[in-house]
Amino acid sequence: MNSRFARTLPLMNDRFGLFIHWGLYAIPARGEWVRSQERITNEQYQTYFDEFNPELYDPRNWAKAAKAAGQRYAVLTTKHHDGFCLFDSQLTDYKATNTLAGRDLIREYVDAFREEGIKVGFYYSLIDWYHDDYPAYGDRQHPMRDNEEYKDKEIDFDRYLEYMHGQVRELLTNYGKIDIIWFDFSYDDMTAEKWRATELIQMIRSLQPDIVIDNRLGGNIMAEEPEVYAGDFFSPEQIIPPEGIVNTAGEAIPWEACITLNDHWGYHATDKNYKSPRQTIRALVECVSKNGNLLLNVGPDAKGEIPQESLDILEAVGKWLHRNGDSIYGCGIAELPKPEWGRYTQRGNKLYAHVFDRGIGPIYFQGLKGRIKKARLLSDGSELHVETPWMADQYSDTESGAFIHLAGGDLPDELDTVIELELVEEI
Ligand code: H79
Repeated sequence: MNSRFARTLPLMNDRFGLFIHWGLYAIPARGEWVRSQERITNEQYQTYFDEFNPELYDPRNWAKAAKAAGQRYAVLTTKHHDGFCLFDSQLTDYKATNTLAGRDLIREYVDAFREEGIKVGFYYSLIDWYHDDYPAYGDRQHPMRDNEEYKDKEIDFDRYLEYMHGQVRELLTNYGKIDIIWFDFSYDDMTAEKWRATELIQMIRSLQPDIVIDNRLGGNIMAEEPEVYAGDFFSPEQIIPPEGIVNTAGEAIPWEACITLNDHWGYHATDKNYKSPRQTIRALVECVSKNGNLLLNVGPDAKGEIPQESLDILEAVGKWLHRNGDSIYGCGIAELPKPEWGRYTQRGNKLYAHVFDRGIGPIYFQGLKGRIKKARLLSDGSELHVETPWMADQYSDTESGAFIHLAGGDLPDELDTVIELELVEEI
């Protein structure tokens, strides 16, 4: 990876993180866009501020779930588009401290995740549907975008920028070392220097020299000479990029796919459209096989708990990672193309074959003839033999290929069976 991205390396090696969307929108329980979709006014939304009382909020439980899931970093919404702050900002009254919760909920999150050895990230919404100086009428997604009462309202956007920059300063000053800041998002002319992005980045880097920043302040991270605010990694949302991500010079760009477990980020009471553990594990493998990370989302409910369905998926992924994590952490794209039966990941001379589809007969490894020093089933360390099947030396495509026989018709692990191939160093 090129040195411009050296800062991101530790985070990219972690490969698997937990995204947490939590705020007042957990009460209406129709997702975090509810204000925009239903054009809810500040006054109507106030009821959720007045009711907010997450009695079961204990982020140590979240951190333990993330740890058991094998996640090495987390990103929590300090403020989402609705403008409500989970932290004790001195710049607003619209914060958890002034609800029945009565305290800084971000402080407890930071402490709990650090305690488990998990890196700490902050999501911060650039968009703000509560602040008086954020464009409302005519904006693309503001809840009051077509409310005539807002049509002639004067706003002072610089005042919003002072507020936004000030809150970022608070977040990056008051909570110790922060590993990631995740801005969301730019659109239309609300991008780049409209946010005073260069100045913002300079402040962030001076407060937290090692922090990793996403690419949503605007700018073009794909350019050979990106703007200072173009960010450290690309952030595809609800998609794993088909070919990974490279810049215009063909160099690999660090990236992280953020993906929900059901179809919403914030808590949604009736959305039970959950991914399976198998899909989730394979999504993680796919990201790593293309040099990317997976930031997997949960939306805790109004009481402060992660939905059981999400916990069950995290637990299953964690069980798999416990035995197969060597094929994920610190791994990336392999030197070989994508095989027929699944995916490869690689770390140095360890090549990991993720067998999704067993097919019938031995598993075929194109290009590896004479290159496999040792083969093992990663989950239990048991050795596997590389052997040429009867008469296979007569087929033309065996010239450079190797075969490994797996006993039985089923795969040892239907989620993802990993074969660890220790390669002889290339001469
Ligand atoms: O914080 C999460 C989302 O709220 C935010 N980014 C992630 C990490 C985000 N979601 N969608 N978008 C940004 C882009 C906008 C999508 C929209 Fe829509 C399509 C807005 C209106 C139509 C999705 C569908 C949201 C409401 C309906």
